[in-house]
Amino acid sequence: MSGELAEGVNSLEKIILREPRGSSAEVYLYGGHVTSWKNEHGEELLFVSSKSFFKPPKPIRGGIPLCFPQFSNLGPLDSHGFARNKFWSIDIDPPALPTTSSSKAYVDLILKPSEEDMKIWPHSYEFRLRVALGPGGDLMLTSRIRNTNCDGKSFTFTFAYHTYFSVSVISEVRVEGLETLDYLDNLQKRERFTEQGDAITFEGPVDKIYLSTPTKIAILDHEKKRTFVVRKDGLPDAVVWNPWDKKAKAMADFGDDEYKYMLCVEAAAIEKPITLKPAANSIPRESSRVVEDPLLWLLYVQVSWIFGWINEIRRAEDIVEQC
Ligand code: TA6
Repeated sequence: MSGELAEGVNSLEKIILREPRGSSAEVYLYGGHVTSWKNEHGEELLFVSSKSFFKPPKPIRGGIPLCFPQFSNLGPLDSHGFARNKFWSIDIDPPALPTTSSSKAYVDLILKPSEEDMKIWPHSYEFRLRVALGPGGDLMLTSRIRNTNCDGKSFTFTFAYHTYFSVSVISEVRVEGLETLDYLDNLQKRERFTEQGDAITFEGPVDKIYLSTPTKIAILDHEKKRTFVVRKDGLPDAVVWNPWDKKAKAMADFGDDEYKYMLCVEAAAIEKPITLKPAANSIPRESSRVVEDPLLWLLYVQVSWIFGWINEIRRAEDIVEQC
């Protein structure tokens, strides 16, 4: 780890990552939750509500909540699962990470279930999260979820990086890359529709799960002449959410007009839940870059699954040892 441990809101511990050219990021051990990502000019790129509680067991409102092992209310657990309201630890000896990044500014966190947790979700797992800042200031999140069940049982989960991007004003924003795709509308009992052919703009509440999206999605903020480009493969779905005014007023940890300054675009695996056999390992990765000049933008979210017999055989040996 190359970050600096610091005291955050309500004395919750956080790690501050700094990249030599000036970009920075902050991650709370509570929830393994990224709450800040700044470019080399020190400008904040993620939205965190001024009303967020920062008080366990409430999740932090904003930044990048991790939705695991359940997205939204798609299951018996609390909304978006429990990973976002657990205390993670710093992973002092993480296994080597297959990565293409030459990042030096990173931290490894780990979450494992307690006996109590196993009563809620009866599975043994290791959830490792690496948060890294790349040389160009891009933010990379690499999760490694491993099934460490000793009883031979597989487990199934849905997953999302519930990223809250900070925008100038929502009416100035458009999303490209989701045109003509099918989506499940959470505002209409998850009925399935097909998106129109133009870039998506925002004139009201939106809560859509886009299915099997392309690997690249762009969020263009014309006012700030800033573009976030999300590229992903492997985490097939993407959620787009803005609560707008009514829902904003109904949320105690969200300011009444804060909906104007945020947009959630979430790399996710929802339609086809992921099943991990014992010893299997999945590695959903996310990497983001902000480009002030739309022409240069290359921001990519790498999500790759490494399901490999080699991994399984190697992992199987590990597990036998552990069980
Ligand atoms: O990702 C969109 C969504 O599932 C919305 O339906 C909305 O509920 C949002 O997440 C926030 O959920 P939360 O549990 O954090 O209040």
